[in-house]
Amino acid sequence: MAEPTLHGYWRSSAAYRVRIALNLKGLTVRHVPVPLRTGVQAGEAHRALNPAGLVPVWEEDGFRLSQSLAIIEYLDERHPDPPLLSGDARTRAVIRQIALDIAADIHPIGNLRVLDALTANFGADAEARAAWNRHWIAVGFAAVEVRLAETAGRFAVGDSPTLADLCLVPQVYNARRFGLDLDPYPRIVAADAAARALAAFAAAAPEAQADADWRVLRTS
Ligand SMILES: N[C@@H](CCC(=O)N[C@@H](CS)C(=O)NCC(=O)O)C(=O)O
Repeated sequence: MAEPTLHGYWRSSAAYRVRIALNLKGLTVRHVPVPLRTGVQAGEAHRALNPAGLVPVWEEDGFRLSQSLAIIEYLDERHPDPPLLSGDARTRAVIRQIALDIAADIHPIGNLRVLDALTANFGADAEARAAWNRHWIAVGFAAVEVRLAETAGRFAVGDSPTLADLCLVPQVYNARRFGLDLDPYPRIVAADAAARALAAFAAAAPEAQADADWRVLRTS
């Protein structure tokens, strides 16, 4: 059986989610970087892996899967310990709700191709791109912050890390990267800090990846 492969990128929040899941479950895989800043993800070779032209892509014995939440749920079913969707049916639905608040309603609006389209079509410069991101993350985080009042324990939902934290932490990373003031979201900040204190989250962080580009880190 060939070693499973994750095609990702150090600063892709969707790949970051999958890396956290792998680390929590103690799974070691081959990581293949897809340097998004070069645009290679839109080319023929990458589209043969994922016709959407996005990362992450999971590959395992000829089986290919994209969409980070689908990959994570697949891993969770194959390797149930520790569970990332735990509790009763309502609790699991609430975990998915928060994960989707972020993965469906916040993250796609700030994606690289969306920002590039803002620049190409409307002349958005670096500050306008950052302001766009801050705006939409703030809109989404306002809702998540209210939800956490009902759901949070040490983590976003209860006292163990779940799919909700796998989505929350990379989005908070993006929020900080684009300079969003996080003071209005104390529960989000607390859940993010609790999760990032775990080794599995720390090892999945963008800066800890082999393809992390320090020139980019210094300039953005
Ligand atoms: N819903 C997808 C989103 C995937 C996605 O948007 N990936 C980004 C990186 S986080 C990407 O590949 N962007 C490349 C581009 O915009 O050209 C998932 O959860 O996997």
